[in-house]
Amino acid sequence: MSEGMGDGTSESSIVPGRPIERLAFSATVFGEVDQGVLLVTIDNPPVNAAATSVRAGLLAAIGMTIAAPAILAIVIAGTGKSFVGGADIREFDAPPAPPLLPDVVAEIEACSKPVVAAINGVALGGGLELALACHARIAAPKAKLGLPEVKLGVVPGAGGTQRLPRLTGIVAAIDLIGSGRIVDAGAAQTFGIVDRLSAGDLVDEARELALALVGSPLRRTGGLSVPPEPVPAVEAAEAKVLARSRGQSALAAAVRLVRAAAETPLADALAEERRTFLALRASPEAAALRYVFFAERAAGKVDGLDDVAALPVSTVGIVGLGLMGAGIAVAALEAGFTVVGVESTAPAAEAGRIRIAGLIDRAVKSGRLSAADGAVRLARLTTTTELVGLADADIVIEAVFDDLEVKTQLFQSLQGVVRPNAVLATNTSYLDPDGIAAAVDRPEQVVGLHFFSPANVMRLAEVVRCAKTSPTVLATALSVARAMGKLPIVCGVTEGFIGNRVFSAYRRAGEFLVEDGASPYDVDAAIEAFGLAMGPFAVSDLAGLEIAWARRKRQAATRDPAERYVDFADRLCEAGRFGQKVGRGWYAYVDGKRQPDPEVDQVVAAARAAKGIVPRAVAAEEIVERLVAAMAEEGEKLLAAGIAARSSDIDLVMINGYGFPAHKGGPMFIAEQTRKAARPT
Ligand code: T1G
Repeated sequence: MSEGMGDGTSESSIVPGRPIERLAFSATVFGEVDQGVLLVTIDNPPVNAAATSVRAGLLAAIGMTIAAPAILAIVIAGTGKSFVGGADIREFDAPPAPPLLPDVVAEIEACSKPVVAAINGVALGGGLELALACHARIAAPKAKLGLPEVKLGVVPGAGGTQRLPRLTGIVAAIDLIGSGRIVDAGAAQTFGIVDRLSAGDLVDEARELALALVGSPLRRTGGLSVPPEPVPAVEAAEAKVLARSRGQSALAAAVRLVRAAAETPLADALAEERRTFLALRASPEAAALRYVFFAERAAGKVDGLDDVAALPVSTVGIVGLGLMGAGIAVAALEAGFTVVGVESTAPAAEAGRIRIAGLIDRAVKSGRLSAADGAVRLARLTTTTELVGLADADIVIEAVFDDLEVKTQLFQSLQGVVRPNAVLATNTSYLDPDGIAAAVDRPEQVVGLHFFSPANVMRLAEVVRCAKTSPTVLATALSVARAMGKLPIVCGVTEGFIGNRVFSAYRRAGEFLVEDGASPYDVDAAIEAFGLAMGPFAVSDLAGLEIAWARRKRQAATRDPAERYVDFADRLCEAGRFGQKVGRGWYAYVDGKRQPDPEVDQVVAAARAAKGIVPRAVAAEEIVERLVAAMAEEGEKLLAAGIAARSSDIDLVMINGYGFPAHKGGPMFIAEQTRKAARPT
């Protein structure tokens, strides 16, 4: 293998029409010349991130091409499943290292010879920006493309905000960059991002395309003008993106940069884009989102499962087709599983089927799913009242009434029906899955799979590793959850697992704040301004106050008398104020809208008076600080008890199950940042 340029192959060894040995432009970029075209291959596993060596290798390849008359054109492709998965996010905590990606992009676009991108897989972020600078783009039908930078708290930093709108128009570019969504190759072609889809060998077709461009004027994306579009459409696209920003600054910055493409000279706009990118890259919200990105990948690394293979799963049994069971069924159907749903009576089974069909129909009506695909999914569903219908299920998930007796009896019945290696998963929220496992002959087959409602929407699934859950069963539950598009977080057995344990501590902290002097409405308002969709009191009203009330009564006998206890919620329940579904809870509900209720203020005042508490003003900052700290303190207890494997898992649970804003990182992340700030420098 010889080095490209520098101390390696000289021009003389390149003979038109005769493939030469493989060139190494850097440790991760290789080339070979065939039929006058230099095929540049990026090989930087696992995702061909545009790390320094990739950028240097591409520059060297361009340089060689320009200097070698025998090379007529370039094709750039990636290895494996990625064209280029983006800039190397791991480099973001250090100053940018040369050669900078924008400079590589500029060299590609300015190249005097045709450069064609052969998009073999994902082309994301900087990867797509590299492709946009090429003079043509051909994609494999399975390729995925996008500029997801806003999901990392930044904006495209290598020309994406300027080149994309030149191909797609402003409206589509605002949507794609503002949402960060990834599109398939077909959609990319429709948007004008990709010139054609390969019908056979991608590289051969890319080479032909490159040769066809030799001698013609090259279409340089940066040199195109932005197609004019009606201002109302642009403003509507902008409003749609900004409505989702929830306190993040990257989305508004992205929209601003894209809109500038229409009237700002390219060089000036690229300079502004780069300035904006660097500023955002250094922001706390970008640091938080990078933390979350890597946290999600770390969560998939589970102790004791390195060499454990999941069992194959094709049929998922679901017992209980209420709201939760139906949602789980829809997620399982979407994943391609065959689903057998079981209910106790024929009317309940039919109601469950109708519920599932309704959820699928809603996806079709919203355009997320074609009618044909919806029908295919529904065809994979059968419902029955007979447990024997689960005889071929590879995994059975129960979503029946959260009562230990009911679940235990169900699992005892199931073990006489299902295959010995079938996984028995309980969706219980609060019961002890070890207690359920103890009732069956094969407790190693039992695992907790705690979905969050609505289960067809919420990403989080807590995978509860019971005392006797076998590694294979745990691996299978994780695999099924991932196939259903969930973010599975493994946890140990404790009441409430991770999320509800932390949420209970957060809710208690909210009640302590009210006892100290804050109104429940100020508490909700403060944490909602911080970024949670709903404060603890609004959530309690939505869930129903009676659930926590029943648990508090269950725990009363063993509660530590020294522990601070606030009885506001008990008093509200005694008054029949169970929450939104009865029109009154912490709030009064008029036309479905929550509003403060003076009656609640009276209950609070009376409770404070009974304890001789003189209420004080509590500022929003204190409210947020104490609520977040309460979550983090409970998280520390979960870590110490071995219930959670790592603090970032706890953050992922709170972000994906309880709406904690990802751009704040999570309660554990904030607590760590606070500790770091307090350390003497
Ligand atoms: N940089 C560094 N490491 C990355 C990476 C990246 N861009 N993408 C993935 N990894 C690591 C990941 O941490 C994991 O590591 C392994 O690769 C497999 O990842 C200038 C500024 C590409 C769709 O946002 O969406 O370009 O755990 O498990 O499921 O404008 O990774 O094995 O040690 O996710 O097959 C924009 C992020 C960056 C894409 C593949 N790009 N990545 O999914 O594998 S910003 C992104 C993904 C940017 C420019 C801007 C996915 C994937 P480990 P994985 P996967």
